[in-house]
Amino acid sequence: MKRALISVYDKTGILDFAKFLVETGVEVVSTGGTYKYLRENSIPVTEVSEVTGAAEMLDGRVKTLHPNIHGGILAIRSNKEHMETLEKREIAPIDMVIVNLYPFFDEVQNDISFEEKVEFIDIGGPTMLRSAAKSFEDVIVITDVEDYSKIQKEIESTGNLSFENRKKLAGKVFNLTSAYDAAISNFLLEGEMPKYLSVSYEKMMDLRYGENPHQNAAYYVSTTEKGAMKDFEQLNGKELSFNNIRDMDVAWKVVSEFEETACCGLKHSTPCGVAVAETVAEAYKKSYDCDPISIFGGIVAVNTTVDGETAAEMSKTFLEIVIATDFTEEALEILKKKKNLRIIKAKYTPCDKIEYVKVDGGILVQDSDKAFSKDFKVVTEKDPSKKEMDDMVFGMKVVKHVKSNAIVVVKDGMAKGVGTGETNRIWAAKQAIERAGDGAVLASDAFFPFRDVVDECAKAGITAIVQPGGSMRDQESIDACNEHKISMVFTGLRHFKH
Ligand code: 93A
Repeated sequence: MKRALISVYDKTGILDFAKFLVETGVEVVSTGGTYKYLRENSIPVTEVSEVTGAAEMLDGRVKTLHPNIHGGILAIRSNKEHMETLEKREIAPIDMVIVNLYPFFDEVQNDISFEEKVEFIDIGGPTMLRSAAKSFEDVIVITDVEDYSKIQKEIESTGNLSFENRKKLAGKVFNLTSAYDAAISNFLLEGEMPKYLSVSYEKMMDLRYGENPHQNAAYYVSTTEKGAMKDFEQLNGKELSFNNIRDMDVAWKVVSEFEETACCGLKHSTPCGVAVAETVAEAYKKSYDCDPISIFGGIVAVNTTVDGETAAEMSKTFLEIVIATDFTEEALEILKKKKNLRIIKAKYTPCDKIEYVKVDGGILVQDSDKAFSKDFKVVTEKDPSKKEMDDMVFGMKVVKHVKSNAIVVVKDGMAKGVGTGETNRIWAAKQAIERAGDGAVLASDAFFPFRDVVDECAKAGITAIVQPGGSMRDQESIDACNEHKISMVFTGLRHFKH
C-alpha cells in the first residue's frame, strides 16, 4: 500500500489513523481542509491539487473530480493495459480512500435556506467512495469513523485486509451513498409518490428481538426528518423493545389529537382508556377507570407534564412505559422508584407525512391519516346536546386510532368502552357497549351497513351516535334513530385502521 487519499468532513479519529498510515510508509494525499488539519498536526501530507495539477475551484465544488484521482482509484491492478495507461498519463495508483461526506442528513433538518441545504449535497465525496468501492479488490475504502481502529489492527497483524473485509467495506459505502442519495431525492421531490421508493433510515439500535423472541429486529430512524419516536429522551427504565416502541407511537398519536389535557392507556397497539380533563391526574384516573384490567402491563401517554399527584396514582399499577412532554421533579422521584419503568420524555408531536404497509414483495405507501372532519352534520330529527357534541368529537379522535372495526362509547370526555379489531361492526358495537356499562355517545370509524348497531344502542341507552355515513342503507339507520329518539351525526370522513 503506497498511497491513501483522505478527505473527511468529520475529522474525528483521523489524526491517529493518518499517523499510523504514515508510519507504515504510506503517502497521504488530502483535500484543502483535511490537508490543513493534518499539516497543523505535523503529519506529512500532499495537497490534492498537486496530484491533479489543478487548484480546487468553484468554492470547493470541484476538488477531487479529476482523472488523476479517479484513474488512480479505478485502474484494475491486474490489468496490464490499465496499468500502462496510468504510467503513460503519469497517474499514481491510490490504494486507500478515506472519505466521510458533507453532513446533508443533519443540515437538511436545520433551519437554513434551501440554497444552503443544496450546498451540503456532497458530489466529489460519494464519487470517490463509489469508485473505490467498485475497486474494492485493489482499494481499501473507509467511510465509517468506527472502522479506523479495526482496519488498523488487521493491517498491523496481517499486513493487509482480507477480501471479505474489503467487500464488506465496499458494501457499507453503497449502503451509505444510497441512503444519502435517497435523502437528497426526498428533499427535492417532497410530497410526491416518486417512481422509486428511496428510503433513508439509520439504525438507532439493535433490539433484543422483534414481536416474538425468535424474530430478529432493529430500530431505524429517519436520517432527514424529526419525529417523536426518534427524538425522545428515556429518563429511566429498561431498554425499549420492539413492541414498546410500536405501542408508544400509537399512544403518543392518540394524546396528540387533543388540545386539552389528555391521557391514553394502551395495550397491544390499541387504546384501552382515553380521557380529557382539567388536570392531568384527573385525566389519568378517568382513562384508568375505562378498563382497569387491560392497563395492567400497558403504557400510558400524557400530552402535558406529569405531576406528583399523577405519578403517585400511576405507581399503584404495573406499567411498562409512561410517556409525556415532561415530568416534574416530584413525579420523577416517585416514578423512578420503579427501576424497570421506562420513563419517556417525548419532544415532538407526530409529524410523519406518509406511512408504509409491508406486503409480500412490495410496500404500500399512503399519506398518514391526519384528517379530521370539520363538518359534523346532524341527520336526525333530534339534535345532540352541546355535551354530546363534545363527546362525539372526542370519540371520533379516539376511534381513528382503534383497529377496525372500531367502536368507542363515550361519556363526559372519557372512553367508557372500546370495541376493536372485530370483523363485523355489530360485534365491535356489542363489545364496546358491554364494556362501557353506560355511556352517552357512540362513535364508529366507518358507516353502518344495517340498522342493527342503532337498535343495539337503543337497548343500552345510548343517546347520540357519530359515524361517517355513506352507506347505501344510511336511511335505515336514520329511521331507526328517529324511532328510538337518538340523535345521529355524519362526519363524511372514514377512519379505517386495518
Ligand atoms: O464539493 S464537493 O462535492 N467536490 C469535490 O470535488 C469533493 N472532494 C471531496 N466535495 C468534495 N469532497 C468532500 O470534501 C469530501 O466528501 C469531504 O466531506 C470534504 C472534505 O473537505 P476538506 O478536506 O476541505 O475539509
